[in-house]
Amino acid sequence: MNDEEKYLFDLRGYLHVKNVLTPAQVADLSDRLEERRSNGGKRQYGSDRTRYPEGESSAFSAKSLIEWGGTYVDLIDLPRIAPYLEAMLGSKYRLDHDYIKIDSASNPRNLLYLHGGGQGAGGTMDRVGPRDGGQCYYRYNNGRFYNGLVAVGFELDTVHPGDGGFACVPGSHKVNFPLPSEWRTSKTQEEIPECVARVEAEAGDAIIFTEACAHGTVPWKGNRERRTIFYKYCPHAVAWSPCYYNADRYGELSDNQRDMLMPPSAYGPHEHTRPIWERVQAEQAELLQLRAATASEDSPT
Ligand SMILES: O=C(O)CCC(=O)C(=O)O
Repeated sequence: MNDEEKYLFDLRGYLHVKNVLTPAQVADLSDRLEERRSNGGKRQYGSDRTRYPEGESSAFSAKSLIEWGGTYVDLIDLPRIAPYLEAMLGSKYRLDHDYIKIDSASNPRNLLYLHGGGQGAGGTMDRVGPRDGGQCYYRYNNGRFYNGLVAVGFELDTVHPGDGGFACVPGSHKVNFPLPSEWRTSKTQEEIPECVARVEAEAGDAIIFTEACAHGTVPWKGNRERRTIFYKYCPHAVAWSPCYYNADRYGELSDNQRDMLMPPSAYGPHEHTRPIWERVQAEQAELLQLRAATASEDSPT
């Protein structure tokens, strides 16, 4: 992260980083998504890890895009993105949750809902503001950034002027007053307050933003869909989601990727914490085996 980028991130609360993904990576992410859509057709995949998938009862099993393999695994720890996350979160940050959002003109929830802001930017009714216990904070102190939650939005489709897409109130991560309530929701692009910046991007670009900045999605008017993948990161001691990853669920991962899926603790990934979590995962595996064995004993022959 160079000096210009540090200046802009501190000033505005987001950064637009161009050409993060190669065309081959975009194609792989897109193909894996479309394969699922052809069988299901949902608008959102992955999850904010606030609930278990329906019908599945094992702990640490909330939905994740990482299950899809390929580039979805690589996104956990992308070399182009890692230096930004390290500057914004400190070393040993963790992946907290991930999901894909699909914008289209026919989506009934096609409105701008400004949210975010641990310093009151989101106002008293905000979903991730005052009620989050101050988790979505932003600060710069003694030569380093402090953020409670940093989102990386990877664009799979080009967002042209007037289409819609990511928007925020630049600088609101440092504001001392709540967002005026009449600015919170805009049903059309025409209603959007002037202080909101709309960010156009090319397929393969990433928009990195602190959740302390009031942000949302501009009502979509583009001819095609906008498909955006979000990977959201916390410092190692902090969590937004109540549900943690189980690194055993996603096939082969690098040591660094496994560390980044660890649950939060003051130690982060460490000789004290790794054996604790390995034990939890082993117990999970044993539980699943026992359940499967019991189910087969119970099933009528
Ligand atoms: O559409 C966008 O890029 C913004 C998404 C958003 O509001 C969020 O991830 O919290």
